[in-house]
Amino acid sequence: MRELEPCVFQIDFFLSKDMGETMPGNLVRPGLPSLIVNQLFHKYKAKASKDDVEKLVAEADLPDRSLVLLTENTYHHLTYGLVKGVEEEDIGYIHIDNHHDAANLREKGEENLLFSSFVSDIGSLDSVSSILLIGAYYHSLDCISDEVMEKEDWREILREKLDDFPDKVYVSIDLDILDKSLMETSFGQGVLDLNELEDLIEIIREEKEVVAGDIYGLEKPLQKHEVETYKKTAAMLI
Ligand SMILES: [Mn+2]
Repeated sequence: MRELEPCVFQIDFFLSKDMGETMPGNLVRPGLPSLIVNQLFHKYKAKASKDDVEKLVAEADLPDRSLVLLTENTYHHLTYGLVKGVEEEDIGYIHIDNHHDAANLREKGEENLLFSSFVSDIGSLDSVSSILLIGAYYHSLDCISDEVMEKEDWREILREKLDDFPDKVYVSIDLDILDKSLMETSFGQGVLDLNELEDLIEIIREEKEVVAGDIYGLEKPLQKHEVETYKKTAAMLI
């Protein structure tokens, strides 16, 4: 199975001294038009039009099989553009996150992509035939919820769910899935430790072909151990 190539969608936050000095060079892809992205990112915080996001992803000119490090935790809706940019006819989208990010706001007249509802938009893409939510604490949706993860053999449940899933998958990880000792955010935390996250990713990689992915969810103030968490998570996918 081919590995993913790490790329950074830079933001100023990520280029700050504490991040720059602790991220290994091989997680930063030289030549990425980071300045353009930097300028645009602030415009896109928490919300953006589909056109803008598609344009941003096109301008970044990502390689095939990219693992995009999305960094700060208000840009998850850019994942919509990343998934749309995958050149495959039939993929499954796996959303590993303490939140489902699938609030359907269309009824309220919201046309933009929001970081709280973009998964609904991913569900309407022609190339995406299935979505699997893992870790979300809303129990009304069909997902492997945090409750399931705490009380049941979620590894077995995951394998069963993947049986009926497309062979090629896109994986998006929000680090708020992790226990707050590993990554502290202000939107509510999940229950996983790093070994469990590694098991989760390993099962996905055993059962499916991961064609692209992203990791997201840093929040200021950033602690050194959180940078380590970020790096370890990236290493699980590359
Ligand atoms: Mn989240």
